[in-house]
Amino acid sequence: MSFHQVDGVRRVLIASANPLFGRGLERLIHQQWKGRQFEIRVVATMEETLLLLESWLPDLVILDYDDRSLDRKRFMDLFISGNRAMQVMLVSLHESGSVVVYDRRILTPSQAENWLSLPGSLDSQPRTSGKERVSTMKHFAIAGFLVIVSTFVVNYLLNTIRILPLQASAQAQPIDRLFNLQFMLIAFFFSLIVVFLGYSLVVFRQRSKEGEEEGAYIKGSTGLEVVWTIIPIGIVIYLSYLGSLALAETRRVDPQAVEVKVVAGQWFWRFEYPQYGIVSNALYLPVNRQAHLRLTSLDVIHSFWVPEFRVKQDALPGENLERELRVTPTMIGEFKVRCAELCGTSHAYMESPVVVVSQADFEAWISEQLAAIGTDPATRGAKWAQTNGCLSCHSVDGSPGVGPTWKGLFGRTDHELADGSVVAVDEAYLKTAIVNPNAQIVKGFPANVMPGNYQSLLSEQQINDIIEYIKTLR
Ligand code: HEC
Ligand SMILES: [Cu+2]
Repeated sequence: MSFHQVDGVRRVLIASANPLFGRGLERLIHQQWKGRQFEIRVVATMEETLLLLESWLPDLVILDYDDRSLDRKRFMDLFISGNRAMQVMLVSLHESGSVVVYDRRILTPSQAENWLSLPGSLDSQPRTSGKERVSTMKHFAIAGFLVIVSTFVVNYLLNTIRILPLQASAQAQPIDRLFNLQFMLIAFFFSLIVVFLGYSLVVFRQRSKEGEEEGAYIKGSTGLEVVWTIIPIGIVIYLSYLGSLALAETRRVDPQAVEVKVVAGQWFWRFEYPQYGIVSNALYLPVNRQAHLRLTSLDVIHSFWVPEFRVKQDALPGENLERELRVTPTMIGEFKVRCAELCGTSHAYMESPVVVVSQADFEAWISEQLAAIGTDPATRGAKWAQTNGCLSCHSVDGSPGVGPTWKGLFGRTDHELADGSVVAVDEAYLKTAIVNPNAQIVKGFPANVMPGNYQSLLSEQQINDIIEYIKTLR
């Protein structure tokens, strides 16, 4: 401990019930103030202390911090009622022989009140001088500059490792903008923490054995807490605003979109083009034209994901749980759709090619597919009836089945229904029977057996093809 800074002190009052404390300090002060004019008095009780405070008027009071018989409250009360400034120190002697100073300040009666109101009267914040404040600003300026430099370096590194795959769709653009903003924020906050940590470790490390006493105990800072609550709330609200803008952009509807029905199953993808009556195992898409994907699953939950397109959507089992996804490919090339939802043992192999081609190549592909299907509607209809499971319930040769046979059905005028009515079987009747089976139950057959979701499973074209097929079975 050093008393060098104490100027103009003539009278020193040391208060402690411990005689060693007083004598030790007295000797120390004598050593350090050699040649100066001063007087020291050591007192052992509260009463003596108060008495001398009033009658002797010391310039410096040193109180034994560990001495519980010294009532600081009474001391301060007396002090406040007076009107002169005085230096006060709270000091403790350690066994090692060192002296710990808990608080040391020049008090005026008005400040004294403050001093007492601090918890335990001890939690002082060191008063910073003008010079110290300048050097604090200097540290902040240097660290702030390093934070900015580090932010750009970290962000650059994050970008060079190419976290994001190719950007191959219009929907990927707003998403990548968000990603890039996120990387920038990550780089900034990483730098903010690490730079300040590293700077403090290096610049404020302990260079010598001196100054080993504990640092100031700082409890709470309302201003700081308000700031570090409001700023992150602002950032989060702003990010969610950007996020919803991006979401809206990825969902923008183009009425000219190519319709594709995506059917997922364990473990395959099937792509149907209802506008053309085509079914394919590869997803062909024309470049720069929106594709409107409608997703369903035949069994469990799957998820359609082409990383280069960024957007992703689940395919759910169930008639009313169709999900939609809009993708506008912007790059000609071959990609892969994978399932992004663990769906069973072969989940990892649930991949299908996604081929993005020019509009001309797309049309060529469509006509190629249509040629392969055939041009005769009845032949196609026979194929649809086969591939969609109709023939497991309906026979075409008059033999009995779960459902009525299709043989000789078309053209009948005496067709009996379960409600007793008699109808003629024409194209309109057949169409209703297929898309809305419960609207007209055939006499002698149960309701609710024929699946009711063929309207969504089959294209308009396919239904017409099947009707053409039934017409041939007279
Ligand atoms: C699980 C069995 C089942 C499957 C699969 C099925 N149906 Fe049916 N279907 C029935 C039953 C039972 C009826 C009679 C009750 C009724 O009218 O709904 C019926 C009735 C019909 C009728 C009316 C027949 C008549 O005599 O009036 C048509 C047409 C028909 N189904 C077409 C189809 C087509 C097309 C498919 C495939 C895309 C199909 N069904 C798949 C069970 C099935
Ligand atoms: Cu899957």
